[in-house]
Amino acid sequence: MQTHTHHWTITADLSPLLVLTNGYQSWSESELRPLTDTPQRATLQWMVDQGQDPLFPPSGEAGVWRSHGLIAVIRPDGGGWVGCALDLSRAFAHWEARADGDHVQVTCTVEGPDVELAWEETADVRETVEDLAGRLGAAMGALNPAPLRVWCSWYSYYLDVTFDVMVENARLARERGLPFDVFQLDDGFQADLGDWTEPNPRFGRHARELPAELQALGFRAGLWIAPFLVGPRSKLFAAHPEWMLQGDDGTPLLFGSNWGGAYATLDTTHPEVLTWLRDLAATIRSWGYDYLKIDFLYGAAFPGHRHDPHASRAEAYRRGLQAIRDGFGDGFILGCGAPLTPSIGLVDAMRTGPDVAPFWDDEARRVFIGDGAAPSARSAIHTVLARWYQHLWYQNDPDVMIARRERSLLSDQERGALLGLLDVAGGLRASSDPIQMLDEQALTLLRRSLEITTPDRPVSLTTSHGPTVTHFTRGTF
Ligand code: 9PG
Repeated sequence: MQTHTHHWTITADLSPLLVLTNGYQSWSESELRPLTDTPQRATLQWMVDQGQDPLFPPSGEAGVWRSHGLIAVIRPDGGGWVGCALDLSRAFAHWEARADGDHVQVTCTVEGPDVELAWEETADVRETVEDLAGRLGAAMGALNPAPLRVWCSWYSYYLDVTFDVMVENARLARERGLPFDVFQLDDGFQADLGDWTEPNPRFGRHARELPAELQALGFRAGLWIAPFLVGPRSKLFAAHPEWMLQGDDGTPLLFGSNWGGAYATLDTTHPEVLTWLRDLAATIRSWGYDYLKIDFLYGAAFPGHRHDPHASRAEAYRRGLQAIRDGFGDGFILGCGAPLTPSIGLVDAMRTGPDVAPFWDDEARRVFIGDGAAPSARSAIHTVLARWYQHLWYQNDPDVMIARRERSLLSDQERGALLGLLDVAGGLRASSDPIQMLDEQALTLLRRSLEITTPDRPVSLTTSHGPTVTHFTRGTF
């Protein structure tokens, strides 16, 4: 694998310095922390696979911080140093800041063809982060459509979602006048990972029958898929084992752990895989869906592409994403579980944090197992806020509001905090609450969470120098 390494040294009193990091993919922890603190590193391999970059995971070492795409080291007066790559369509930029006596050693390892890097000392880190992130976004043709208001089946029904549940919630939302734009069916309708066009008997009907019902109620139809993952018992796996990422012995590699075990992933340097992906997206579009949530996208960026071993991980990933974009045309695409920087320009919106859950914190998994990507309201907000500048890369999706009281451990204060923090983060507005569960108070909270405030982005992106984000190009408020 081609790499290029660049170094800088900062000489300063280290004790008051902070570091701003950006995790690898949607769910990976991103934060602002004292430089001399110790970052968490997941202790279980499947958590590293599913939440971190397996080739560049958090260090787990005191004073050693890793970050993807850009990094900032910040003095107490708000000034400091910012490093940012200026085009990441073919490479990853792996930044590391290492506290070392009275120096900070900063390294950027570019994985792929070498790219131009910016390294700036500044009196205002916030402004410089926004300036450089904006240049990266512009170079990669960042899309920034109007935010949509989405009802998603996942955070209440999980894999037990049915056709009737979707239609019933849409009907109640219409009856109560809730201003959703899209009703999005999540995981659970498909026969297996990879067998997306085959129905799961538990869902009750075929997913292609749903858009007409939703449209009759006045909503757009959305669908979830994990396009790069393949179940080891799926028909796709049996038909095309040669399409999977393979080990040196030619057998398909298995990664992660979800849906009861590990899964294979597609080799997106294989031309037949790209045709299959384009056809899949076009088929879903032809069913009447014009909103597509594509998830677990990191699956296309594991190392080991065999059909074009010279392609960098970023290039292999982008070929897969481009095939889906080609098939889905001008429909709205939301990335999730996605390596962030190589997605710029190919997705309309991006999940910028781990999943919200109907509880505040999962301390056991976050602190003791070291997994900052564990679903919880706290972890989602923590990471989403540390990525405020990513509005310059795509419309961000801070994940759902949870307004219901039933089947939730969130206190009234926590529901209020979630509402306020999602409002500050801006971007997509979403809910999964079963509408019939909502009392008057919960309905009020839900309605407030669906209001699009102005400016719809963290205030720092708009204050001192006027708006720096591109204007919304599609849709309306
Ligand atoms: C469907 C869900 C929903 C959700 C996605 C994603 O084990 N994990 O680390 C893990 C993280 C996130 C996750 C599932 C597992 O959720 O973010 O919105 O679409 O998949 O399966």
